[in-house]
Amino acid sequence: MKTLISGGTVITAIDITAADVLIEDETVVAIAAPGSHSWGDDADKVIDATGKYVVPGGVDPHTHMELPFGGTFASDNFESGTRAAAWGGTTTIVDFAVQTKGESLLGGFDVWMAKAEGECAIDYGFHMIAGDINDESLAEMDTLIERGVTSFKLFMAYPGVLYSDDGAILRAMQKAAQTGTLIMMHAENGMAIDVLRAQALERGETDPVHHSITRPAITESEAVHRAIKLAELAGAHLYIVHMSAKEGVAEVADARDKGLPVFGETCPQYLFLSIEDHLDAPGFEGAKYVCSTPIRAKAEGHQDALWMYLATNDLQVVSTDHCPFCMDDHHVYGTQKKLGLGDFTAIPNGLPGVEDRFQLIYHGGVVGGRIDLNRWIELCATAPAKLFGLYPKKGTIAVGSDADIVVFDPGVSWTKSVDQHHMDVDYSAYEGMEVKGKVETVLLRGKVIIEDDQYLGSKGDGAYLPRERMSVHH
Ligand code: DUC
Ligand code: ZN
Ligand code: ZN
Repeated sequence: MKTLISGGTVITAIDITAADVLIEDETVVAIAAPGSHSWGDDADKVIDATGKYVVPGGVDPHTHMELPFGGTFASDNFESGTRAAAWGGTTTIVDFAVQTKGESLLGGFDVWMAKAEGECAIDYGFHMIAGDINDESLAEMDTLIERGVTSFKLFMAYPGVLYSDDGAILRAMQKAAQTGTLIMMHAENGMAIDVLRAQALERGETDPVHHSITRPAITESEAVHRAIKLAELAGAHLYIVHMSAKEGVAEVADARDKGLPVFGETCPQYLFLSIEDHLDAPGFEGAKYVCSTPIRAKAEGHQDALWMYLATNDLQVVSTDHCPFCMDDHHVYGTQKKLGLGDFTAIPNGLPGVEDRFQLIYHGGVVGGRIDLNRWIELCATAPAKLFGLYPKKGTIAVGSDADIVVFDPGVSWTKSVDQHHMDVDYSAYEGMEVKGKVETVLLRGKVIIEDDQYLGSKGDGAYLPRERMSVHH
């Protein structure tokens, strides 16, 4: 099977080239100037990309399909969530398998593999959340590495649930340093936050906005600082997830200036949403925007600072932390966000976004004049592929790479809405937002899965991706 994508502008993290792309079965086999070849003569399918961008499929290294949280489950399962990702131009996710207290690491991994197998519309890998660091789980990391899990997430938040204390963190980091794997950190001081939450509830402060007020920027930046110091002590590579406080990213920037292998990601919700315009909405509306780390005050300048740090490479990745919960009842799980009516601490944490990210970063970043086209691709595809051991199979368009390709129309203007999205959740975090640029055609390993506003794939198209170790060291 030969597919030709002709007449488009191919954009990678490095180049912008008027070029045709030839795909044979699942792989890119040639890239050449239009008119310099006769590939069209024996192609089985020709996709006309005239006037369009031809870009690598997005790599979203932070999703939580079906995550159990606060008595319910994230409303997208692997089938619905990965199909929505495809609609948004993302062809690879790395989701989080979970080990909870008292369970084995491998047991948790097997459960998540079983949830995903045969369900996914796009390719998928796993990080492992280590919720119980002990001799056995540290030893099990070796087996997981053999199974293609080369990154381990720890929580400095959520005491009593997924929380690790500093000693456990240090032990896991030492193991990561020995094995050349990556520690991902949810960096918030959970102990301090629990005190602030209890005090707020005592004062009768129960609305969604208090979720953010009780997780002030210093509870993030303190944890980021401590994680960096512990990683330095252990000699480990460190990646801080979902950064929302500018003071936290300043810690990452300092560490990088000292030459330490510290990386950071942010997510669209922190670049576009704010306390003033979203979390503090009247009634219970703000619950839509409750996630951790929290959405912060626009007046404090976090959004502009995060965009700047993306441009200066102090932040390397935009992921989604996709973890949706319905405002009204979910058709399988029932009550979700409203579990926290009258008590913000009971609102399940998380936002939908897996379908939104690639296009939103084009809109806010490229159209907004904050980053260039190459950086858009680097943040949404190439850098996550390199950090999580998937490059150059994923994350770029090159001879020999998987033919995960998006034809993107930069000229279309449209309005984002729950009515138009494909995620299994009853609201859009970006309802009514006017945006420019749209995903038009999506190929997964050479197979056209989105074309002419139709989903042409089927569940099970997506394959498990055993991952190598990171291929970037600073
Ligand atoms: N933050 C969220 O918002 N949801 C799931 C887990 C997390 O850390
Ligand atoms: Zn987290
Ligand atoms: Zn997360």
